[in-house]
Amino acid sequence: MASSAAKHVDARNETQDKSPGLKRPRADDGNRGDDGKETENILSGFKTSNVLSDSAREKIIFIHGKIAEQDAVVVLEKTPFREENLEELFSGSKLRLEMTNDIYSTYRLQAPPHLNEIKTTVVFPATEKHVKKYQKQESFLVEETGEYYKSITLPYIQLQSFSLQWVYNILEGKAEAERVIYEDPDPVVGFVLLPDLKWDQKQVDDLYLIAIVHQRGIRSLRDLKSEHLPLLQNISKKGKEAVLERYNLPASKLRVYLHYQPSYYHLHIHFTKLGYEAPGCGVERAHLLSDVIQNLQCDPRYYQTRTLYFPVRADDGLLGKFKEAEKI
Ligand code: M7G
Repeated sequence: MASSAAKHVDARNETQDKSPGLKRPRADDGNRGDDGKETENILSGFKTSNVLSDSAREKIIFIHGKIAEQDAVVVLEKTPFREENLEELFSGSKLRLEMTNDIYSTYRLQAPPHLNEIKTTVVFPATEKHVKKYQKQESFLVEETGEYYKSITLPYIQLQSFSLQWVYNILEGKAEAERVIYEDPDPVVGFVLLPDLKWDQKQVDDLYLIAIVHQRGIRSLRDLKSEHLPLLQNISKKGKEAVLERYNLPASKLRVYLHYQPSYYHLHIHFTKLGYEAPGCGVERAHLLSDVIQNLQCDPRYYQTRTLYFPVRADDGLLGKFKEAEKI
């Protein structure tokens, strides 16, 4: 049991003066450190409207509700066990017997509150599009030629995309500044590497980072041309070096990829630990960065001309547009 417990990451202790790139100063901008500052409980008045989706196996629930009459989405997720907490968990908990039979028994272990935390993500105020994003839905695979991208997808995403404000806040050092793991400030090939919203940074087993490019205007895979090769190669090389230095994880343990379609149309690259089934790492959505680089080396216009396949949820307006055009 202990051997399968997740390995601990003390990310904060390792931030100081070790990263190879320029680091922003720790900003006192209201962001939390790894242990988190105690903050006002904005969820105390949360009124649940409905459960958007949940998974007993993954121990996660997505809830739609209201905070002060405005829509909000709350994600609650039980966190993995950490090996270094086991001793305290065994010695400091209450045990309630549920049943016993021969050599078998089951209990409810009531852990001290600090060992029983729930990772909580709040989107507030949430748009209708956020609510839909988290709602369990049937999906359909779309076949998008280069032409359909221009005539159907591009006009749709120009009108219907999520705000990129959170991305610009990161790039400008206005949010999450103290979480940045590595930054190359170059305006053409530079990027910021930091923990993804989904990762609590407590263990490397579910490592999830994102590299956000400084260049603006590259929406997605579809916009990539051979002129972007230096940018992509820079992210691949320096991103992997930063992960090795910070988390002691070699490139052979990383899955580095882009989503198509992404939710946010400002180019970013996902870094997840191999073996961790990160949401969206399946073949229908994830494109390995190494493959993208090779495809562009073979054909500078690969991503303008090739048919790309991606899943679209039943209630996604983009699916409606493909249906209207009778392309699905
Ligand atoms: P995507 O492929 O555009 O969309 O990836 P997806 O959410 O459908 O995968 C965007 C990535 O950025 C996701 O992995 C998000 O979890 C992550 N992300 C989203 N937001 C709003 C934030 C944020 O505010 N901070 C950080 N650090 N990551 C975010």
